[in-house]
Amino acid sequence: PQPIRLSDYRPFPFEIETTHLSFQLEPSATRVTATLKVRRTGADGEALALNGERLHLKSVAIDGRALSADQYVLDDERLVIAEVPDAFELTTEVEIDPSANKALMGLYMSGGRFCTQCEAEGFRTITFFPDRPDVLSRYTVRIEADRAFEHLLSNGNLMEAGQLEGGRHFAVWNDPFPKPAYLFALVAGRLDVLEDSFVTMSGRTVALKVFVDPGQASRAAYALDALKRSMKWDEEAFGREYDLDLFMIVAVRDFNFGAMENKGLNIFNSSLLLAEPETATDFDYERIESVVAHEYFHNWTGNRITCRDWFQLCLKEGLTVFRDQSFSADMRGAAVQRIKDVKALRARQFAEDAGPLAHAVRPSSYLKIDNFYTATIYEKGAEIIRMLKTILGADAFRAGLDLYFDRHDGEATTVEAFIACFAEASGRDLTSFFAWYEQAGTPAVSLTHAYDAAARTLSITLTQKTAPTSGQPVKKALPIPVTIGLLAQDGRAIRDSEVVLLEGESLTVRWEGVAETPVISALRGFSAPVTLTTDARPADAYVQFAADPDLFNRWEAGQTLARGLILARAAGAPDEVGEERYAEALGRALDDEAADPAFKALLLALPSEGDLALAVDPADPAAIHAARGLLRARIAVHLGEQLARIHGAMQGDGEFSPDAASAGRRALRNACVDLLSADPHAENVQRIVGHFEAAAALTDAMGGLSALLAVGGEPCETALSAFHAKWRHEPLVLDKWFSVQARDPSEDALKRILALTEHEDFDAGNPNRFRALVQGFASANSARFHDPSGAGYRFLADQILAVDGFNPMTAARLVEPLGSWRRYVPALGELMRRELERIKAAPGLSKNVLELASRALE
Ligand code: DPP
Ligand code: ZN
Repeated sequence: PQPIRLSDYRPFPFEIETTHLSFQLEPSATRVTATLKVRRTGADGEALALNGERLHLKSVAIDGRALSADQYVLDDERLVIAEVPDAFELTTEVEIDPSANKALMGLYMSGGRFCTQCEAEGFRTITFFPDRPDVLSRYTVRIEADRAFEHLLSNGNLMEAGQLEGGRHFAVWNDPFPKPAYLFALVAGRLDVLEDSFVTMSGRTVALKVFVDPGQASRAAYALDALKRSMKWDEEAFGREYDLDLFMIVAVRDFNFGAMENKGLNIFNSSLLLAEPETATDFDYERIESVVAHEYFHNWTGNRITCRDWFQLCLKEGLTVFRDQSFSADMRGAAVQRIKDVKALRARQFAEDAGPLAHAVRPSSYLKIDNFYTATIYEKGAEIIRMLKTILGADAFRAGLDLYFDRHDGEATTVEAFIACFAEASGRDLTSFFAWYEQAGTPAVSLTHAYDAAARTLSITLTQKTAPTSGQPVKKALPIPVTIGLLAQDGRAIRDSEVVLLEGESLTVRWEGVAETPVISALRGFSAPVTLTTDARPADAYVQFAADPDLFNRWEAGQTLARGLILARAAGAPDEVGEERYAEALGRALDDEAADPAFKALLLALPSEGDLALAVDPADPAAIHAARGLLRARIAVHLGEQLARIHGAMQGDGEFSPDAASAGRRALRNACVDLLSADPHAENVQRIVGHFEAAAALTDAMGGLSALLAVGGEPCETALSAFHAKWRHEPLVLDKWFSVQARDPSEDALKRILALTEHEDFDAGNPNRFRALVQGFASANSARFHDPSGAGYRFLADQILAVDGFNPMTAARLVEPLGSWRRYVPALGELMRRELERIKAAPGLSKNVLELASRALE
């Protein structure tokens, strides 16, 4: 297959002023008639080429005259009409089979309902159309179906609805805002609806409707509340108001993405919408809040202003993630939110950036755009916006964004046009900043310092280097904002935070009037997505761990200490004294009355095995697993009584509340239980069993279950069966039963996981269930995935190939864990590589998996 390149971009030579779609819905034979009002905007004589895949063409007509087969060319991907007038009406009629659509792209059935997913290129499996984001059109949609499909929904406003003969009914929708095809949506089926309304800042009333499976409306209350808070927040923080009179969300069980921002009709994976205390964890509540916000925020950053081509994906995704992260920080506390965001960035994006699948935030070529919905585009994309704000300051940043909304509303545009708005509004040259979009890889920044006590001067030298990545052997220096403050040896702050902008390869700053030997607190708030090494002594990290007023760096100091200890032990040089000292410092941090429980819960979690693997070359997962386990056990023994005491003190919420403070208490008691499982004597096991059995909220039940899997044996098996018996009819909860076992660290876990693929409740056709088991295993069970026999790799490859047969997008997302083969000890790396070769050679492989497996082997 031929790659698509950014440099080949050409505007579409026609404009589609209006698009009228008419659907005759039938599960296995749906008729779609499309009437497009077309006008030539490009050169005379250019052919009209429309995308279309898996469509049975019934007829095609221009201005009402049917074309004969010799007047167009039809292949698997396109309908080309060589000779067309300058302005005309094109009508096509096609038949499609939603019930056979297991790829979950385009129009498909989920739970007996019709639903759609068009981003990125699903619309072309619904009708012939220029399926590219720079073709904006005004849509009218008529839906006709059997009355059993009670609600008939599409984008925009409902214009008309009524009953028809033969038990059928219809609805007509009109969306006044021109939009690209990827934002089209249609839903039809029996649903319950939860309704509310929101009055916008200019006083318009917007009707809000959340549609869910019958009987589940009460579970949508939290999402609806999050929606209203998002609408309000976007008005206050960014001056953005909602534009239609109706905003709808529909939850579906079978969905490739988390959710989708279709204009006026968001469609959500039910796992990111439905929540009640018994069936959703605090993490689910957090995710629901942030994803509801994310999709809503897309209305301005993505829908009103969209992407010219898919290379610009970060234009809407990076910016919208930045916006949802800012919202969550306001809702839940900035420091805790920042730590969680950075943990996720390191786990997913840093790993991606360190392997052969590394790519720029704005890539320059692809085979399948579906493969670029990555942590790099999303999370690193958001980090770039965050740095822009840090460098320009909040006011200039806001002025630049206002200019962007003003200037580009209603357009499909580029990252260049976006950055130009900030350059203009701030008067700064952002040319070198643009390299953040074009250069892959995580910059390594090192900091050295010299303190002259007599002269009271401190000089700090920052140096940067980015290792080569595939296709980019030579790297430029990037502008990196490094926020730095100083502490005294006793933890007092002696100099406030200041942003130092490292622009070239290296920079030395000199600070006068530093009266005592400082502890340097650098990269505060994780001011740039880089790895930082410094010449600080471990003693400095202890000062920061106890007292850094920047809570991100206080947490980071603990992580740095733990990482050092674990890696030393993994390398065969354990520092037992250091380990004791660390456990003691952790104990003191837990006693800090001023720190909030959510923060303490984060302090208690050691760096993940994946995070640790990134810090050594080559990584030996077994040694890391053992060393990390030993440090956990040491902490559990050292702080056993304190952990038990805190666990007891954090009980009793009274009535459940999903708010941040209550969630923080639950997080802390579950972090205690998690650590206690590392020292499984009878009393601890009893405490964990008690925790599990008494759990009223799902967060506690899952915390207990996970700890029991670490303990193993009979209490674990009893809990697993009890949990299954209780929740077997609740798909979202049962997903978690699969995923907790996928993360089982015990020696024979793979046996259990293989058996689960045969379980009557396992269904590879449902992305949530499939990912719970397979992705849970490959990305969160490092020790078992990297089993020396290679059985873990084989299992993953088998699963990728099985699912690729019908859902390439979901299959492709699982390739990344094998892609890191070069970073592991050679014996493992070779086994990983062989599985990639086996995947690549498989007959009938999708473009999606082929692209990633090939790149992973380069
Ligand atoms: N629905 C996905 C998201 O919001 C893709 N746009 O990120
Ligand atoms: Zn998005």
